[in-house]
Amino acid sequence: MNKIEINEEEFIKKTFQILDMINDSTSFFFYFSPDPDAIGVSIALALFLNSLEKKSVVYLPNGYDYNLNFLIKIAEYNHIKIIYDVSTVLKHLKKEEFVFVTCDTPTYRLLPDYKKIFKVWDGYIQKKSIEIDHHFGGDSEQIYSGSETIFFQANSCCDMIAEFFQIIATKSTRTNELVTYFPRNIVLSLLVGMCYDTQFGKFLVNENNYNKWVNFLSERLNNLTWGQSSHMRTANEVFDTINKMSEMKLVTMSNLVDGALYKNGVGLLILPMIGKYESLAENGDASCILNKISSDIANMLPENAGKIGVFCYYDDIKKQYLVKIRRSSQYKGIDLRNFENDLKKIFGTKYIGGGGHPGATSFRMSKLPRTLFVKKMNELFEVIIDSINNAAD
Ligand SMILES: [Mn+2]
Repeated sequence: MNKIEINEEEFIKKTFQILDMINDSTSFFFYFSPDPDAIGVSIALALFLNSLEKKSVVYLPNGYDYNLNFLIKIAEYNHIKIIYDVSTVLKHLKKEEFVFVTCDTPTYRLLPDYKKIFKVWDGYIQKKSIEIDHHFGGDSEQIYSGSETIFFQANSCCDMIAEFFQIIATKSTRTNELVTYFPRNIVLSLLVGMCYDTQFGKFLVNENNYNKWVNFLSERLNNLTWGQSSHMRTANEVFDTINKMSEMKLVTMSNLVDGALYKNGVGLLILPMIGKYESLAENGDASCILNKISSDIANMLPENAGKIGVFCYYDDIKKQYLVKIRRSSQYKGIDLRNFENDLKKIFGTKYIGGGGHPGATSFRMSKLPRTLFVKKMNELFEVIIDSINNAAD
């Protein structure tokens, strides 16, 4: 189902619609693709539900990042049920009807064990759900029909739920109500998503919102933290804690890129058959899902090669091959769009289309036997090497 982006006015309306659903329900199932923003926003919301004496169950399959264990401990300490295996999840879901809460997950394909879990959901009579997301475009979609949603252009889902709390607090007539919505544990949860998705302010969709929330939450964290020096008291410390995780991503990407074929400044990396929504990390780390890191790999490869990187994989959703050709930051010798003609020649009717900029292009090819694809890509590889040799540096 298509995802519709809302404005600020509608955001307020939707906040109260979600609040109504929360007030009318007792049990909530948090179901998401477990990256740090998704975990942060889900735990923040579950902690809020806890304060309303509602029951929360969170599914967290293996492969989430262990640097987030401090958040998981906070949740468990506050009687939020964290479940690590699907069979226990299914037992819970069959006992009573839960409201499904899916945050920060652009498509159902990213939901762990969705076939088994949706089978139970299909048997529900009420089918109540809440969706909060900031991903648009691509195959991003509304996952449940009839759910209460907030789809908004935001830095992170944690920003969105901070706004959500603020809107609810403003409605209250009690003074200083805002701070009661931001106890230390919620502050920590929200900072995790905000810091991770923006890489501590590096990638911003809305700079004002980022400054507003990170400043507010950092100050709250500092004021609310006492006791042991091991306790995090600044946003910086939160970022450092969760950032250890990108080591896993870096190791995963380096292993792949190191295994590419290199010749005369050109690198060719053809990924083995792996699902677009599968993790490339050995431990199944959800922040290393192919779809999420393919552009990082495409950028890393030419830097490793020196001049040009050719990165290809099979998109098992669209049933086509993707070929991403990128130049390194140092090399300007060739306009990569020129290779379109060579691709047409080599792939014939299998060539679908593509294009881009002089230094970064993407092309699509329809399905063909893998051995044939590999053979043709090696032909292109030689063409690129010849072009570099003939071009002036
Ligand atoms: Mn996010």
